[in-house]
Parts: sequence; structure tokens; C-alpha cells
Amino acid sequence: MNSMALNPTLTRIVPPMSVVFLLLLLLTCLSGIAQPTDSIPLRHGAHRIGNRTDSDMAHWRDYGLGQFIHWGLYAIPGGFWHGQPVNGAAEWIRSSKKVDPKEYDALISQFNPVKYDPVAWALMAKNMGTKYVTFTTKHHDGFCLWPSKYSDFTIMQSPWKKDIIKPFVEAYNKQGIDVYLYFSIMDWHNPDWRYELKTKSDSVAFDRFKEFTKNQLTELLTLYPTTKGLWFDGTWDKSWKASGAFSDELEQYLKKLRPGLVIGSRLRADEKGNRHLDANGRLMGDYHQVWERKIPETIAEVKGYDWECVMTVPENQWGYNARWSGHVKSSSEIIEMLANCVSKGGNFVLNFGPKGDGSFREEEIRLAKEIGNWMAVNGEAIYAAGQSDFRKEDWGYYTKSKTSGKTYMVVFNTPVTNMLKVNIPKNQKIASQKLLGSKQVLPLEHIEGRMHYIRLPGGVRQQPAVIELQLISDDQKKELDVPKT
Ligand code: FHN
Repeated sequence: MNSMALNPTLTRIVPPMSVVFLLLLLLTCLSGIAQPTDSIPLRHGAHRIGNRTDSDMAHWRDYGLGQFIHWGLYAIPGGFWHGQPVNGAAEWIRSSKKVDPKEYDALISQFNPVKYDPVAWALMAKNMGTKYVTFTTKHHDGFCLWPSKYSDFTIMQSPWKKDIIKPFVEAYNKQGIDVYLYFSIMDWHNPDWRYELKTKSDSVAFDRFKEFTKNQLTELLTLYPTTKGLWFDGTWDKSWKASGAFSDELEQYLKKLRPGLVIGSRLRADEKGNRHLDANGRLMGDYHQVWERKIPETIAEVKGYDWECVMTVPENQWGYNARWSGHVKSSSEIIEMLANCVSKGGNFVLNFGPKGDGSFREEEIRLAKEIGNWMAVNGEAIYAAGQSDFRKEDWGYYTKSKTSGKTYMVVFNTPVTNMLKVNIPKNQKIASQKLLGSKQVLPLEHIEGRMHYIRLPGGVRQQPAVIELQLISDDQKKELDVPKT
């Protein structure tokens, strides 16, 4: 007798096949891999519908502000080759200047960053308000900032001869900052790297390369066990796009090795070569990683996914370039980008490119300070904050705290009247409106319907003002309005 037969009610109502189906559905959900009900069958597409719901990802989602650091051999020439400025990003100099690989690799003999002070770096990041940092362990040139036993091109072959990553992780963790490791899959130094797999021997070499990649990643997670996630790059070439099965297995392997690990959408490709979104339009990875030096115009563009924006201070320069050309962003512009991202539910990450000697350029030190000063007063509008229920207005961005439920107005464009238009969402009322920092209560005027004006104090502002709004429902307001007897 099967167990179903023990329950006459159930056997009468639910035929056995439906029960099997329901059990299968339940099992699939419990295994955490819900199969999207999509038209194109994929073995290496998205593993999940929607965002991760675990606490590690919730923690990631609440960071608000992060720091990115690009540091490697390219910081030594700093955008110049034989005294001549090179166009393009400084960290690409080997490729864009078509430098003889031997000549480029010889830079290793000059890597002796006597001013490298991870404790000071971490303090600068902490004072800026950073909650997480992504650090280049290996960029496209293949130079490893850690003592990798799988490569002959590491910090140990440089005059420095000491691990850069270990003291970095320790110092940042000590400041309460989570560390994510950047890792370029594309590796110009490794002879087994291929852009395309045209021949059998290409495939054989690339198989060796895959093994090497897996070994290096295992090494990183083993040496630096507090790593919260891996930030992949250099995954756009045909060879990698044709390796969807491998990148899928790799991601699952890494997450098994370190449960909770966060990996964005830059690692994988599906078996049809699609990156980020699979052939069914579903995200492959824990958050959307296409937002490089750009911010979505509307929240609709992020399609409900977790996302992060990574941004440079000058134009497209990540590694140290002695000659910053083009527009260099001010701290107010950067804060505006930060508020813009948070208002759309994303994290914002600002890049720094230390010099070859390990020191930061003056502009970056100043920016970090200015951003930090603003964050010290207004951080509650950024951390653990996201999209609000308010309609966007021209003066700036609304954010909403996930913890307190308060709404914040981050004001960038103050009208000459100093009157800020606010359209309150349905069934809500403003209970208080205060300037963050001073706690000054600001005048509120009802115009009509749901439209109000909040008046900012006049005067010139160097940085955006933030107004904290406490809202209550219409019903609560009515209760408060009833005179106490
Ligand atoms: O080519 C790299 C570039 O140098 C830099 O590392 C950025 C950071 O997002 N990623 C690549 C371009 O997408």
C-alpha cells in the first residue's frame, strides 16, 4: 500500500500524478533552483527567477557606497610609454600601445611600492563612508598581486616580494569594510589564453587555461577566507563565451567552496553565448553588472534585478594615469550619482587608481574626504536605502530607508524660490520634515491635492542638502488630529 492510500480524502481529491507533480515542484523550490518557465530550453542559463533572498545578498544590497581599486604594473608607466602619453585607459597600455610583451612584463622589476600602506588606504575608505571594496587581484595583464603558485608573474617575482592582498584584506576588514576580489579571466600573460577557439590545439590550450583559472580562484578563496564575493572581468571574448558549461560549473563550484559568495553577471555565458542575460532574458549571476560608467535612466531599465554601478573619477581611466584628461568629476557630481543609484535600488562604487609607489593622487584623497564629510551627515539616506514611493522631481532624488521607513530628499537643483515641490503618495501625510544634520524643521505648505512645497533655507550650498521626511498614513494623521480630552 502506498502512503497516499492511507489518506482517503487526499486520494479522492488529488489524483496521484498531480501529487507527484506537486512534490516535484516543491523539491525544485527547496533545492533553490527554480527553473524559469521559459520558451528556450537552456542547461546553462539562469538558475533562479528574480533576486537572491538570503542574508548575504541582503547585506550586499544595503551597502550603498563602495570603493573600487585598480592597481597593478600599469600604474608604473601611468599612461605614458617612453615619455609619450598614450590614448585610452592606462591599464590597457600593453594592448593599446602594442607594447612588446617582454618589455611590458619587465615592469615587474620596478614594482616596489614603498608607500603602500593598506592601513591608511582602509582608513581613507572608511572615512569616505565605504562599506565594501573591490580590489584587482589580477587585471588583464596577468600580474598577480598575491603569491600565486600557479603563475610566474606575481608579486613574489617583483622587488616587493610580499603579498599585497593579505594585509589589504586584514586592514579593510578591521575597518568593517567587506572585501570583494576583482579577477580578470582574460590573461594576456598566460600563453594558454585564447581569444577564439579556432583549432583543436586552441581548445587543448584553453582547457589548460580553464584549469589554471579554477586553481587561481580556489587559491584566492583559500588564502583570503573573509572574501565576500568575486568580481569578474575580461569575459567578453569568443573563447569564454563558448565556455558556458565551464563558467556555470565554476560558479557553482566557487559557491560551494564559499557559501554565500556574491558573483555578479560578468562571469557566465549561456550555451548560446549570451552574457549577463540568458537567451530567455534572465539574469545569470547575483546582480546585474552592465552598469559601468553609466546609470540607468529609469528604474524600469534594471528590470527588478539587484545592480551596481562602477564609476571612474575622470573619463575612462581605471588604473593610475598621470595625465587625467577630459572631464574630472567633482565630489558633488559623484554624490549626485550615488544618490541617483540608491534611489533606483543600486549600489554605487567609485574607482581609485593608486600610483606605482602605492600612494594616492591628491585629487582622489580630496574627493574621498569631501564625500566622507557629506556621508558622515547624510549617510542614513544612502545605507540600507532604496527606491521610495514618491514621484521623481526636478530638484533631485528620493531615497527610502529599509530600516526606519523614513524618506529622504537629496536636493541637487535648488530652485531660486528655494521651494521644493513634493507630491505625497496616496493615503500618506508628512508628519515631519527636517534638514539632516541640523535637525532644523522646514516650512511645509500645502498647495493642492497631494502637492506641497517644502522651503529650504536660502544661501549658497557646496554640497546637496538632505531633508528627512517622516510619513504617516492618512488614518494615523486623523487620529493625531483628534483633540485629546
Ligand atoms: O577592461 C576593463 C577595464 O580596464 C576596467 O577594469 C573595467 C572596470 O569595470 N572593466 C573592463 C572594461 O569593462
